[in-house]
Amino acid sequence: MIIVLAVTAILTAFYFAYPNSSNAKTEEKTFLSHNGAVITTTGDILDPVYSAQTLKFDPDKYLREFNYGRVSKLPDGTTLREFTIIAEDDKLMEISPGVFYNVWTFNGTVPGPTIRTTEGDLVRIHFINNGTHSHTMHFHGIHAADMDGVFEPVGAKGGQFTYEWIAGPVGVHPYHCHVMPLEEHIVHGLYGVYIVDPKEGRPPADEMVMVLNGFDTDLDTENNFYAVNTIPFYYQHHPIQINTNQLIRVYVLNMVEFDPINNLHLHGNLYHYYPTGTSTVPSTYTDMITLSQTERGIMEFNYTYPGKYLFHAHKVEFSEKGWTGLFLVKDKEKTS
Ligand SMILES: [Cu+2]
Repeated sequence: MIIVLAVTAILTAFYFAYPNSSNAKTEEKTFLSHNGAVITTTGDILDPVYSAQTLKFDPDKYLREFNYGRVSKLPDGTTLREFTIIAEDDKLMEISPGVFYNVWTFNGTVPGPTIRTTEGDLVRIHFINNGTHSHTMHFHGIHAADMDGVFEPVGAKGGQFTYEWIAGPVGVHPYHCHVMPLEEHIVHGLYGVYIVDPKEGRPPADEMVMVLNGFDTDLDTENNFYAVNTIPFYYQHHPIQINTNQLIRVYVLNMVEFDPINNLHLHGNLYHYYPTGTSTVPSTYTDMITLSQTERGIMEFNYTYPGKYLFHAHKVEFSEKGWTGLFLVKDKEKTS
């Protein structure tokens, strides 16, 4: 009896000491995302509490970042480029404020790293699958059948495979996971850009990579968001700075699923376009290209006049859902 009274007294004292503890708790809200992930937020509006599972992605860094690999020379003089690529599929990314999506990543980003080689290099990819599904790396380009990343699924939780081939042909190519259901593995983010430079190189330029992608965040096989380099409207809010009379070279790849086509319109200018980047002679001089799935190429242009210029999908639905950006052209004479 004495023990019961003592416990009751202690509990009562605790309640009066912390009368708002239960109210304080209600300020933190927890809900389940579409993929079953537990999201905790504070306040009445969505105010995400980031966890170790939440990825951050910097489209400015991605834009001009090229991964040339670990470079060494073989006895016969061939350049060997080695890359280590790790796949994961358990991370979340805040695609748009308050909208979280389960991204599947190569080396922790969507798109994966831009892999850059020169024609004739020996490319060696050490692929590690730390995901919960089987994954592969399928590179477009020329290589042996067993290096195609299609019939050799790499098992979950530590499976490994080494891909090797001679870089070619010259151009800009996609790479992506090729495990079925393919749509699921691609749309979650397992893709990236693979560039093969000509041995003689290309003329000096301010170079950048643009991957046109989309996100089906409610899993109804229609995209809810569109973007250039993953974050909708990013380059509209953070214009890409370039200079007048400077050659700009953009490696562009369309990875949008579900919609049959995408396109790219540049304002106040036209560009020379090299489909797939395989020829040194442009096929057209235009301000508008149309791209189906994994179609890609190289755009080259320079601006005469300083100012702000839009680039965007001329499919207006795409641009209104995020696929739009700005070039901020500075006068080279005045900035130098
Ligand atoms: Cu996969």
